[in-house]
Amino acid sequence: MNTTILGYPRIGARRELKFATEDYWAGRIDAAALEKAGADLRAAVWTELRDAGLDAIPSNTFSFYDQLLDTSVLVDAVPNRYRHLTGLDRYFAMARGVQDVPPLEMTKWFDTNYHYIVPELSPGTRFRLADGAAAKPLLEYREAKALGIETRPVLVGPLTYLLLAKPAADAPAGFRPLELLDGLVEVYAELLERLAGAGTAWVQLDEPALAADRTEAEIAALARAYARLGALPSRPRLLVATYFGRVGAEALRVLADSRVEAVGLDFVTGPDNLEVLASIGGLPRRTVVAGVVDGRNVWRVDSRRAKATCAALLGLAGQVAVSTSCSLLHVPIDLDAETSLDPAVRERLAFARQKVAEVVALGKALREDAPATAEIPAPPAGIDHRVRARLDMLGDARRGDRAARFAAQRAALRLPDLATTTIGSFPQTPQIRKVRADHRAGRISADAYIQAMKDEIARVIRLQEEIGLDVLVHGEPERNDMVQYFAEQLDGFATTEHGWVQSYGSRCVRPPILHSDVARPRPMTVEWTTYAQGLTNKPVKGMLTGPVTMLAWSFVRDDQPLADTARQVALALRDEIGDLESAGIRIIQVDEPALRELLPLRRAEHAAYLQWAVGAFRLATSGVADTTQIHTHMCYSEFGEIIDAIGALDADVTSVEAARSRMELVADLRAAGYRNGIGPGVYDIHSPRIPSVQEMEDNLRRALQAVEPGRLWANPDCGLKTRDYPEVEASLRNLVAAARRVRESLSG
Ligand code: THG
Ligand code: ZN
Repeated sequence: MNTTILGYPRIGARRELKFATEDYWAGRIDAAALEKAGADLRAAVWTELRDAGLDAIPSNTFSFYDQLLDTSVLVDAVPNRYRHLTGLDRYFAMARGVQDVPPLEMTKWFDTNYHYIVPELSPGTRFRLADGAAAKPLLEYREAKALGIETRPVLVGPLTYLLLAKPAADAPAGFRPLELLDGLVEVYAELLERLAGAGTAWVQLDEPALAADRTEAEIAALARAYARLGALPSRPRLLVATYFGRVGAEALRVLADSRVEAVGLDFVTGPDNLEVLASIGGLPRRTVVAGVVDGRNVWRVDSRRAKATCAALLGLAGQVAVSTSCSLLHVPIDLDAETSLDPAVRERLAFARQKVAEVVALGKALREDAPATAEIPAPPAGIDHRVRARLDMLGDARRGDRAARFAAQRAALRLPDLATTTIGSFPQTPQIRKVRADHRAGRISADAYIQAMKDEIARVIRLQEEIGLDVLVHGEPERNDMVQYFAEQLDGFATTEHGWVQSYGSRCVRPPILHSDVARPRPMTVEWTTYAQGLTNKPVKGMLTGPVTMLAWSFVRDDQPLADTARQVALALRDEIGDLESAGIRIIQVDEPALRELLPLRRAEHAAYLQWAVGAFRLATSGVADTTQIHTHMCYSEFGEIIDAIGALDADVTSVEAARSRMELVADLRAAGYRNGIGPGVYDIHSPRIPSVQEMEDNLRRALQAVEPGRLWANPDCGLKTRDYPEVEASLRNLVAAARRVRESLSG
């Protein structure tokens, strides 16, 4: 092994996989046609990688939905509720649910924007190597071999699989999936033996869980698993791939003491892996697969640095192979597909296809001990001296006394107790999407577009007035995505035409590229918001995306600390908030759904992260008068580890997902010292069902046990853009009725 990558995008350059799976779900194509689409995509990737000159090619990186789900099927960890189904129907039911059978849970893959399907295990789970089509690593290996391409099947490692699993609902309290390790390792042992029988020379076991804090018991489990697999009499050679950060010295020592032939280390997110490796005396008889090409970001490799890392490794490892830091799943496929990028930005970029070429070139340069080609350095990021000077002047920023703000806002806004509102977006109907698409393609004039958006805003305002909501929104018909919309208007960001990255299943996002200093050339939301405010006497809430979420869902420059970049975005938002305030907008919401997502994998780094994340939010929101009310919204989050940070944001009102946990979060927030307004989502918008007045009333009363009526808000738990109007109208009417009932009982 000399050059390799840890994985490749599977959606296809034109998102063929997305369209094929969605066609299959809609009944437009049959299973055979879907299987054929999958086989074509796999063959295209293997061929491309071989032709690019990569000498070790991964397989089993394809998936019809998700690699963790594939693993659950492979080891037969299928909950009983899906067992009446078979094949693809069973597989997709686990991912998406069917009629009365809910799907498995989905959650974030480490600190990326990819989501995996969470294995659900109980003490009764009996792992077994699936046969037939479910034995996917074996089938893919043979499929590639039939094309004349030798591959290295990639498996989710047994430790990572169990650490990412959750106990089934009926598991006894205290049950930990890791208790099932020995049984799972036997299935891996059987699989490795069968792969060896089929001629497989190498297998990759992904253990990214080793880049997070691990307990002694978990390290002991790692040792047991790899002692067993290493000792198999007949097996392929093993590459244990770690990524997403620095591996603990204890974990690395365990791998060094095992018989695995190669260890993958991420030198992009975890440059100090070099020191960890040195601290255990290196891996003198093994291969280190050096992740020097960034698999998670879009920048061209700094080949001098990459070569220096590889050179340092030569003294610490038996052999060195050049690789990506992690799977290329997290970057778009082909820079050549982009036709309208600024050349100065484009020159700095490499997408998956270009990164494979970088790995090959680095491998060649290392072998020949000379630069492969005369390299033209990438141009530097654009610098905005004005933005930098203003940020230096601003320093730390915070708002004044909470009690004074509360009183000032009570007097200025005159809102009732349990004020009702929504999170911001209203349904994005097919008509709205079509108008936006027609505008983008130049099929309708700018005037016609503006008029259509205004008509929609007027309709949404009338509807909210008629329903009787207290704080209105304009509904966001003009926005495609809450990050991309702002990126398109800010200097320092580029957006792509085809830069799709899988987010979950068939769903993709096109993360903007934050390449230079960020500045706001002109107001971004003021016209739409003031138009809406002009139509009503009720307050209209301005809607913005917070600095952390802007970074989390973009590709961000790596030539300065994230904290500095966050402050630049925050300054642009601060100016926008100032303009909204000057234009008469009295309530402004700054969403931070991704605050939890960027939390570092290692606890020792949490405090520093939360400090800059909170600082950026406060910089954005602290320029307003006491009478102006700042809201924030968070979702997809486990709040536990960030609960203090939510308080530190010091928003006047925080709305959060809480319906599924029956409002427990309200008491948790108060217990953590949070004293500002709270809008616990009183119904779950992710389901089409219409919540009754009674259940929302119950939720509000439960919340009132922990917060006073003047600080409690009644709202859904997230934006409404994915829902239909009939549902939304009915649900919001019930919500308003529930708030009124509670108010009346309080005053009566
Ligand atoms: N925006 C961005 N990132 C996100 C979310 C977001 N990451 C987390 C979460 N939300 C992911 N959820 C989704 C939900 C839906 C879609 C993608 C990610 C989706 N995508 C369309 C598709 O694949 O067909 C394409 C959307 C488009 O046309 O832009 O539906 O909200 N940045
Ligand atoms: Zn939300």
